[in-house]
Amino acid sequence: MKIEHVELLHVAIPLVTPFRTSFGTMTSKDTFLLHVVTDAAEGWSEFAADPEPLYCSEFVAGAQIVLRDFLIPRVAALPRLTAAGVAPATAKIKGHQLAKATLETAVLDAELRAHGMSLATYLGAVHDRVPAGVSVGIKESVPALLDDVERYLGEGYRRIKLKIEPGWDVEPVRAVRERFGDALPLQVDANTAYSLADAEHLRRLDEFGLLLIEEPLDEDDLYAHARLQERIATPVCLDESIHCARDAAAAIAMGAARVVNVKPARVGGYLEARRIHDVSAAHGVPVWCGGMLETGIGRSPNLALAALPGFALPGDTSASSRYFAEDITEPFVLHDGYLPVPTGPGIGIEPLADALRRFTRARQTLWGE
Ligand code: NPG
Repeated sequence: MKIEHVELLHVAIPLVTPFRTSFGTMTSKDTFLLHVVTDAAEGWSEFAADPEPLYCSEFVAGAQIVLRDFLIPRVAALPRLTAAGVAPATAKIKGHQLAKATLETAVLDAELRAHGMSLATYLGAVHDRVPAGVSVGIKESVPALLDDVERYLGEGYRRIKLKIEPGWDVEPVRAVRERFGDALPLQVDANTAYSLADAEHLRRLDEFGLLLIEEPLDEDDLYAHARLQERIATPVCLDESIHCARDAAAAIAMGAARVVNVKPARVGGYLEARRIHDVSAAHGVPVWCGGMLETGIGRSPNLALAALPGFALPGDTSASSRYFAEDITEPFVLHDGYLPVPTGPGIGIEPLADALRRFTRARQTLWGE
């Protein structure tokens, strides 16, 4: 394949409800889609991060420059373009995993479409539907949180994740356990909001039988996560700390992660995400698929990944209605707490022309005429 044209479409879609985490509050999904046209087929992808570098160091405006000036020119210069060639061609550019994932995914979509193969088949999926979890943001009160959890359980979600931060942890978890019982699959996500000095406090969560506590400490501190795991019974799960399969191997080996959240965007794309799945599975460590409030363009390939055998826990792969009144693609609808794994070629979905027109704020050609 050869790249002929790359276009970036800046989209902004309102969220049905504000989403508050320990790092900030989001009210809309404000990002860009990448549309890559090759001589064989076209591909789509979505940049997963936000306008501000609050979850990670990457952000929308920065990624646009990195793609335009450093990543796309290297990939467009390849004599024979394949998705597997994107990471080697861009390896000299330090970091920028989310921008790299956007480019690799659009190329992979085009390549698989050219072969008529679905991403799920390509990755080695073993399920045709995956159980859906839901991530519940920090609320203004415990009653408001209980209302949200009740509504999501009523919709069929199979697992609840509560966002926590200092001052919003033991009490909301206790309230959810008391109201919905010990059988509810429940986990928490701190997004790096604590320090090792909070170990005794975090140990208070042990009595609630949580599936895991996600990324409690600083993202660049595997050592502290290992020390914390020695002091708490709740399994530590890493998200922000894991940027590649080697990180996952190291975290598992040093006892810093008993569970791994796999976000393809955070690790440079689906090929590295599969390696993390493989290395975790080799160690008997369960993985699950994270989410970054993706539109259907980012959600569809995540569902393909979540259908691999080692994805033993429900992911943050919720139905489109959990995020948007109207998505940019056909919506993903929950059936009995499950979402279907897309079967069409490539990522299995495309933007709807009319929705794309209404949600697009700006378009920019990054390569070609
Ligand atoms: O359902 O997609 C979803 C959101 C899941 O909690 C979720 N994502 O820290 O994992 C996270 C968090 C997030 C949201 C991260 C937005 C970055 C941006």
